[in-house]
Amino acid sequence: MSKSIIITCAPTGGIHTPSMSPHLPITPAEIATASIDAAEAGASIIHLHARDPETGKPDPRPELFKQFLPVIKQSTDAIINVSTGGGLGMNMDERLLAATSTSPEMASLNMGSMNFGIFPMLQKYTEFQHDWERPFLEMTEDFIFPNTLKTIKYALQTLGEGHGTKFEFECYDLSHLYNVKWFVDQGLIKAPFFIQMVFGILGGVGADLDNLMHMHKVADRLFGAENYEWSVLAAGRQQMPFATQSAMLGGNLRVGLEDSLFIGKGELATSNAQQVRRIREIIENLGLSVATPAEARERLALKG
Ligand code: KMH
Ligand code: ZN
Repeated sequence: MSKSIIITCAPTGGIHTPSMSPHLPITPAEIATASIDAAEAGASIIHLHARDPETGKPDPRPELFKQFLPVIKQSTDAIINVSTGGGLGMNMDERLLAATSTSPEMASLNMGSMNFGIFPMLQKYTEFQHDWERPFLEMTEDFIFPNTLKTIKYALQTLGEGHGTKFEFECYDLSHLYNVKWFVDQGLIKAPFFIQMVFGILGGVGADLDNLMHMHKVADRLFGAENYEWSVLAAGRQQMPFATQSAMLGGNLRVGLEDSLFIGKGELATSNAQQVRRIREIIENLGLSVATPAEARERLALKG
């Protein structure tokens, strides 16, 4: 029997800006509600960023996270995953602070430095409600997302060994899988671990199906299929097709407005839960099932 599929939902992220969609959750209350609704729709992991409630700008302050994490925890059984990717331009100390001060079951960890460009799709936005949005988007052309081996090691030691937090290893390219393997060999990453393969970021690997197949094949060879869980996210319009492909190949998947603001061609998603419901329906129509948080916890050996 095939394994149930772990759905991660990433409700807000640190890339899209408020002018792009009125449905992007911004305030702690909105992020909490979006997360609870996504969990009720079938997401077992919620991947979280925070934003300044006044401006909507990605914001690393732990006190913002502390306004929504307990609310989500009280209302759902979902696994909390705090981003250490943060937002464009944040340094690693800022990016780690929310996770180190809340000690979540999971945190993201980006497995290599890279360009992090903005897609043509997002460049078409010209009308902005807030002064910060245009310079924020423009800066992506000259931005390197820094994730050095030293900072990755530091995160593995402080959050992983120090807090018992396990990671969503964000791999935007083949080389990032080899960086994971390096730390497995160093004894800093232990099975079972969770690889999130990221497609369609400008600067990372493109959202082409043969890339997905190849990354999966290489990951199996490097890690051994029994030692890790794999998941797929694609940014923009490939979100649902790639999530579906992953389900069909026995992988897990991620949706959410962090990765795509849309539910169909030219149609904004009205909520994160709408995207979760859509992929859940696809999964169930394929004769597959969705993992509960308890199942995901057990398979990922989370601290609970
Ligand atoms: N925004 C995604 C492409 C993180 O938060 O650590 C990757 C991400 C990074 O979720
Ligand atoms: Zn994120």
